Amino acid sequence: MRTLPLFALLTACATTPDGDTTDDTTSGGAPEACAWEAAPDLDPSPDVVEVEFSAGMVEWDPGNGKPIDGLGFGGTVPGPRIEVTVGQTLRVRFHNDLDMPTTIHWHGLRVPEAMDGITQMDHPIQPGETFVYEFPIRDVGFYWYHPHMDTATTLEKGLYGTIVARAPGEVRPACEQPIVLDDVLTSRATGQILPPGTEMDKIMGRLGNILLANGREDRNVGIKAGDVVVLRLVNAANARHFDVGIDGVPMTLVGTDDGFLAEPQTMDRVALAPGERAVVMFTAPEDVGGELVLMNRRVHLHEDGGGETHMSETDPLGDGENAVMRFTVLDGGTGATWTPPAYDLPPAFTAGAPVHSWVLNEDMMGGTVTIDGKSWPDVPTVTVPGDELTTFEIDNQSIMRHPFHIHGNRFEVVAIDGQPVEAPAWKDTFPMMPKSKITIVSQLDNPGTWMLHCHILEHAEFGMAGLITVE
Ligand SMILES: [Cu+2]
Repeated sequence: MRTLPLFALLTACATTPDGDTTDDTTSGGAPEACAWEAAPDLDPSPDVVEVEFSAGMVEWDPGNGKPIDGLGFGGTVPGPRIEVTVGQTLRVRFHNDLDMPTTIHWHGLRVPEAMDGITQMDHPIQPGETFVYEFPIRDVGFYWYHPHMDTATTLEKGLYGTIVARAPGEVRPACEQPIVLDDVLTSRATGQILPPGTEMDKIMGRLGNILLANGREDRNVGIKAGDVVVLRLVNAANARHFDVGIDGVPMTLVGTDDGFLAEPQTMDRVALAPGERAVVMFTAPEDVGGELVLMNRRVHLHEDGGGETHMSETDPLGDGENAVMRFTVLDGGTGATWTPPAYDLPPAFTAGAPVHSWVLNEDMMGGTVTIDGKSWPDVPTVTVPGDELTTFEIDNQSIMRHPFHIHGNRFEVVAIDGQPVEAPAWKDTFPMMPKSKITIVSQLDNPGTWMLHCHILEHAEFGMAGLITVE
């Protein structure tokens, strides 16, 4: 019998009985604490984490004094933070208080097919119904959850939340801050989220006019001078690709979608396509009272890795950099450091002969987006044996970026345009550049029929989605 890890006890003490996270707190005044505050575990067994929440209407202040009539899990945007350890079972008692049928997809987690929210699309959770999701946690990492129906509308309105899956015995950093990056397109007059857009939006993806960190544009998190700060970042935007950094503060990337890196990488900026995650750390400066601003730089969705733009596009935020959130340096630092757990680190896979090459494209004349020349749901299923290292290619023949996401099975990118990728990383979502091809290797040890799709939500809904059956 496993014992309850100390950090789980600490977490249980730090949360409120009604399961609210601090995400709905006002951030205009004193900085909020840097903390991962998890939803309370309702099951006393050390082997099970049970949480309970609903999806419903939420009036939510994005920080500009104009509350949004939005949607949320557990009454907040983002929804409850879930904390589990590899080897535990996660049980989520979910009530649908929306006025539409829905499902939850556990983005990146290798769950059984029936829990993935996809096959459920044929028999969704109806308004007023309850469904219990339950599955074992297999992999360490930073994950998120969101509906897998009407995604472009429901995610824009605020339906998303985060999950951390810790290694057994993982020591938590003193300052660990999840940050859900998002943008929403609002009416300047009313502050309300504008209705789903035009046919052009379906091709171009919908970009917002305000940037949000954990649902607000005025987040201010306190960090202690000289201490290490660990950020868990996820991009929950419909189409916006984020490129964030803090001027003069280098960051060390220690984790990607589905786990930690064998070799951390120091960088000035972190790029995140919709659906991607990153775990980064930096050291807070010593000047108490100082302020750091996390800035986002515009990413052109029709620009390739070499800086060539294939088509002009407009961004409601313009061409400059925009603030995402602030950090205020407080005293009381203890020189705290943190070493990420060396747990299930990605091995160096070698590519074999690809068993399939998925081709992503746009049909401008037909006004659609395609995988292998077809649009969902009229797509052929690729069937492959399970439990084998399997090589695939993804060939983006279009002039636009497409973040490519596979459900149910993690992978490594081993080559980009034929050039080997030296540092292995566990991924489930990868930002495909225009006119580029990648080679991936997956273990395929989770049998089932899985969706694969572009994570620009307008593209996924508009047809850039396919299926793979792992036998
Ligand atoms: Cu796309």
